Amino acid sequence: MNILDTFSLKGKVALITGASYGIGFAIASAYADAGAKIVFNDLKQDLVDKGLEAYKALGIEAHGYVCDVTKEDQVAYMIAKIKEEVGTIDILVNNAGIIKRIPMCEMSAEEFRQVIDVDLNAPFIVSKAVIPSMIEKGHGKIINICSMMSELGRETVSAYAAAKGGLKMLTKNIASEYGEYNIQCNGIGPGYIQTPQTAPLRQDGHPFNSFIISKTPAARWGTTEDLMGPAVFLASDASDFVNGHILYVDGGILAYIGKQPQ
Ligand code: NAP
Ligand code: GCO
Repeated sequence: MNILDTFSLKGKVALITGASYGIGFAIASAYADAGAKIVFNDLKQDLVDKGLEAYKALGIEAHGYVCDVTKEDQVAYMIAKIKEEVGTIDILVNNAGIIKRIPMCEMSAEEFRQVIDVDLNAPFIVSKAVIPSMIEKGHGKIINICSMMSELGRETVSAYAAAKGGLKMLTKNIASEYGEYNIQCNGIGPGYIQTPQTAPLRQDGHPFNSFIISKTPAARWGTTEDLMGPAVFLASDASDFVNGHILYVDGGILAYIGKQPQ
């Protein structure tokens, strides 16, 4: 057997949530390249349509669904439609996420709840919806998109850090509870990646820009392409004995105290 064959996703059905663009789109594109059938969702039909066009431009015949991942009924309906129209899900990437950058004491409880709902409750809802059929099939891969904020805090991101810290532990718990059914649940912890979500931090002259570069040994912002290989690894047979692990793809941020002042 050629070891590279263990990285193939041929014949697998992969659902990547919130993947019309950004990190989810890059991961889905990599999965298509590795042979998977791609299914994604977004909140609005126009974004799903834009996503379908973007996938088509890459030669990928994706399947797109409108679904708010925080709504159990919409998730149940989407999973049933996917099973009917594409097949049973082998790989789930809980990617959909939001952030609200507000000082904690200025953040309303409702704003806090909204972030927890999308970034933590939704991965629970979607995972719960797909695990039974993974058990039936005798295998499954769940990949939760965590964050530097699964390990670190910073000003203005209390809700996001609480959610991503919880997502790290939800990942470990799914791994613990369902590992015996040959389901592997792992996380990817991206560093600071160039996507619409971080665009406000990368505006010209924004102090955060140079700050992040000084905190990253790789001395650059990450790109969505940097996440593709690690995502394929965690979705493939090559990682069948990797379970409950958060793979940080951060250019070394978590290992580094920061550039010494010159
Ligand atoms: P993004 O550009 O903001 O895209 C987020 C996606 O999630 C969008 O397609 C969005 O759809 C979708 N979404 C949001 N709420 C949803 C809901 N309730 N139901 C369905 N879809 C929903 O984010 P990104 O930078 O690609 O990040 C993707 C994931 O990586 C997130 O979980 C984020 O926390 C995480 N992450 C990002 C970075 C980074 O540096 N960018 C680093 C670490 C982790 P709409 O466009 O319709 O809102
Ligand atoms: C922020 C950023 C980060 C990144 C990512 C880092 O405001 O600090 O948005 O949270 O999105 O989560 O891993």
